This record gives sequence, structure tokens and C-alpha cells, in this order.
Amino acid sequence: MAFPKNFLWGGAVAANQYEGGYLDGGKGLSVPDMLLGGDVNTPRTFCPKIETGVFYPSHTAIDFYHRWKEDIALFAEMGFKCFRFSISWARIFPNGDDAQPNEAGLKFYEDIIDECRRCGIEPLITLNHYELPFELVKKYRGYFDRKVIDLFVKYATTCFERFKDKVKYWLTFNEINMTLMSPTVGNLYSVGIIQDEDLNRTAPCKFSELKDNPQQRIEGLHNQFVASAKAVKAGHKINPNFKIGNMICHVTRYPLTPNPKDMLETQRADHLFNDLCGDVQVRGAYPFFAKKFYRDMGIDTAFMDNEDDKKILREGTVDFYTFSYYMSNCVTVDETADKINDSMLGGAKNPYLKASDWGWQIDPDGLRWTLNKLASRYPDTPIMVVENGFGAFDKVEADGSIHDDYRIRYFREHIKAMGEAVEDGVPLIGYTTWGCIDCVSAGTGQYAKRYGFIYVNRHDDGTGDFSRSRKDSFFWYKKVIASNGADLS
Ligand code: BGP
Repeated sequence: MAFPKNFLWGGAVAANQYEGGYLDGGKGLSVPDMLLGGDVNTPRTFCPKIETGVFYPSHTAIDFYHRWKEDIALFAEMGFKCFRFSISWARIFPNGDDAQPNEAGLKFYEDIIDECRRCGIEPLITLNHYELPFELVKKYRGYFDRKVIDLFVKYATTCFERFKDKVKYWLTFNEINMTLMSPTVGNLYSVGIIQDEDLNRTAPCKFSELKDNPQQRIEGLHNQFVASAKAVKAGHKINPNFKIGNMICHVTRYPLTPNPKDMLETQRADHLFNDLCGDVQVRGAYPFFAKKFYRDMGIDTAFMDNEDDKKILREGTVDFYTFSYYMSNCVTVDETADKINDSMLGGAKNPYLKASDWGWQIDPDGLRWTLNKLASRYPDTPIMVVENGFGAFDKVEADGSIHDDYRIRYFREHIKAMGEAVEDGVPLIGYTTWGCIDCVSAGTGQYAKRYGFIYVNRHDDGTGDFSRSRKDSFFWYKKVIASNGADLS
């Protein structure tokens, strides 16, 4: 299998899902700090203020904050060439709009970056991975307020300046298209738009009960595009060798039947959910179909005609395209079709595919299809898969071993599919598996939904001593990396 030389093999995590230490070193509150856990059938709970006597998974997460050296050593032992992690904005600017950055926060990331470099691991940093300082939500209503554009650029520039000689690869916003795909996840994690009536609640409420204002949400997304483009431009000025990418959650969609109406509906969903954001960030302008989609949603699209913004979008296109890929699903106009059990992502069941315990359908061929699609949609743009993985319940045997052959199977098939895509000619530059070490699930807030090669002894009731152990997949991935993807046995 011909993976290019210098292929970036590694793993990925996000600050709020693995760091813990939620107030350590002067960090301010982030939106995920206000969330309790749920499960596959129970949405997470939002608390407008921190309650006592309840368990917030992100507050301790997996305690990377205190164990980073041990964890990076484990990544190095697997032979990682690349480690994707995010910086928590609230560690650098605790309120989001502070005049001066917090040195303790910058130093924390600098130590991690230095340790990665020392171990020969290339850092890939996401600036905004599903968390906004909570103060920005309360004070500005997140990205709905254009002031937050410049606050983001200031935060990004602070990181670029500090790490300009140590970090080459950056991503602006994680899964920026989630704001279109799932209003709740988008509002909370991405654009940070929570209405006053929800912020003023006296009791916690279900994630899914939070009010959505589509006009504000879509304008918030537009403001993120502008923020991303401005950051790309600023970054290139600071170091012309920076490679700054976008990040899309690509849920690949097939028509459930050959009914032309299913075909049309699939194309519509693909355009809106998968393509729109990538087009803006890679091509530098909204695609032809965007206005009609938005108008059909009842959105006033005047914000799209701002000439200054158009110029910024043109000037701040990304250097590479990255995406997460976990699953595919089907689209149909038949309302009686069997739905997958994931209210956030929707879609119909594919009779040819099996699913995880969380209803995510496993489709390695879909990854090859997607890579080919992206390579033709964005010619000459390097591509990287920055999330892919299998969330599963793991069982620890009496002797401490963990036989996660289901995870190995998942990765084997997906890596094989990537290899085939490379042979097809796709300019793929790297692969970081999601949750290379067990961490808190973004969707459900569970520890029990485990993705890692490394097991973390921490559980949904808040018990566990955080100790780490190697699963079977740890040794398997090590072999894959050592053989540059040739040995998948
Ligand atoms: C992506 C997010 C990650 C991650 C992953 C798995 O959408 O970028 O943060 O968590 O999905 O999802 P989950 O944690 O819900 O299983």
C-alpha cells in the first residue's frame, strides 16, 4: 500500500474532552464545562451555572493536564508522527476578551509542544474545538456579535506568535459545518449562541430544549468564516510556512433508493451539510446554492452581500482540507424509512451496513468514496483525515488486558480504504484517529464510549484513578505506523 513518505500518522483529541484541570492555571469556564453527561438515549444537560453535587465530565476529563508527559510518551511509543490537539481559548484568555493573555496557559501548551517535538511528533493544533469561553456566550451571544471575530483573531494571533517556530500545522474551527447539521450542537459548541431565556434559567435543562434562533445561528456561522479567513491571513503574515486548514464533519450520504426524488434529496443534504462550509473556506466564496438554501430556511441573507467580508473570504482561503469521517447514512423522501438512532445526525439506516452501539454506521468504502469526491471538488488541495474511530464499550480482563479486536477491524478497513484512495490519486497527507486515548464523548458526555488505543480508568459515575493501559489496538497501530500502512495484519 503506497502511503506517501512522511505521511502524518497519529491521533487526535480536544482540550475540553481530555485535559481536565478546568480552573487550573487561571483558566476560565468554557461552554462544555457547563454540561453534564448523557448516553445514547439521553441528551446531555446544560447548566447555566455550576451546580454542586453533580458530576461534570469535562472538569476532570482524563486529567491530561497533570499527565501529559506520560501520555505523550505513550504516543511516542506507538510511533506517532503527528498529534492533533486543541488549545482551550479560556486558558489563554479566561474571559475571552481580556487585554493580556494568561502566561500560565501559554506555558502549558508550550511544554506540550516542546515535548512532542522532542519525541519527533509534529503538533497539529485546532484553535477552536467545540469550546468558547463561557463569558463570551454571556456577554456577546457568541459569534452572533461581530466583535467576537476580532477577539478570535487576537486569540489566534497570540498563539501563532508564541508558537511560530514550533508549530507548522493549524486548524481554525473544528467541524464548522455542525452549525448547519445540528442546531443544538452548533449553538452550544460552535457559534456559542444561547438565548437569554436559557441563560437565565434557574434549573438545568436538557441540551435539546435550548432555543434556536436560525437567523442568529447562520449569521454566527458567517462570522466564523470571516474569523477563520482573517486568522489564516494573519497566520501567513506571521510565518509564511504555516499550513492552516479547515475542518469539516463529513457524514457521507447515499440515496436510500434509486427514486430520483431520493437522489435530489441526497444532493441537497450533501450540498448543505457537507459542501457549503468547505466551499467557502477552500474556494473563498459561498457556493451558488447557498442563498437559496438559506432563503428556504427563512433567513435574511443580507449579511452575504457585505463586500468587505467577501474580500476577506477570498484572501483567507485555507492551505489544506481536513475532515472527520465516522460513518455514512442514507437519505430518502420516505418518512416511514428506518432512522438511525442518533437524533443529532439524522438519516436513514443502510441495509448493507452494520452500526456501532451508538448507531453510527460503519462504512470504510464510504471513506474512499469521500476522499475521491473531495479530491475532485477541491483540486490541488492536500487532504487530511483528522478524525476517524470506533466508539465502543471496552472490557478489561482479569489480567488487565483489553482485547479490542472490533476496533482493530474498524481501523484496518478504513486504513485499507485510505490506501486505495491514495492509489486512486487522492493527495492525502495524514491520518489522526479520534480519541487516540480514551476521553469524554462530545455528543453524549460519556467515558463509556471509548475510542482509544490507550485505556483510561475513569467512569461515568466519576470513579476511577485515571491510570492508563495499552489495549491490543495499541500494539496493532504501532505496527501499522512502523510499516507506513503496509502491515495491517
Ligand atoms: C466529532 C468531534 C469530536 C469527537 C468525535 C466523536 O464530532 O469533533 O470532538 O468527540 O466527533 O464523537 P462522540 O464523542 O460524540 O462520540
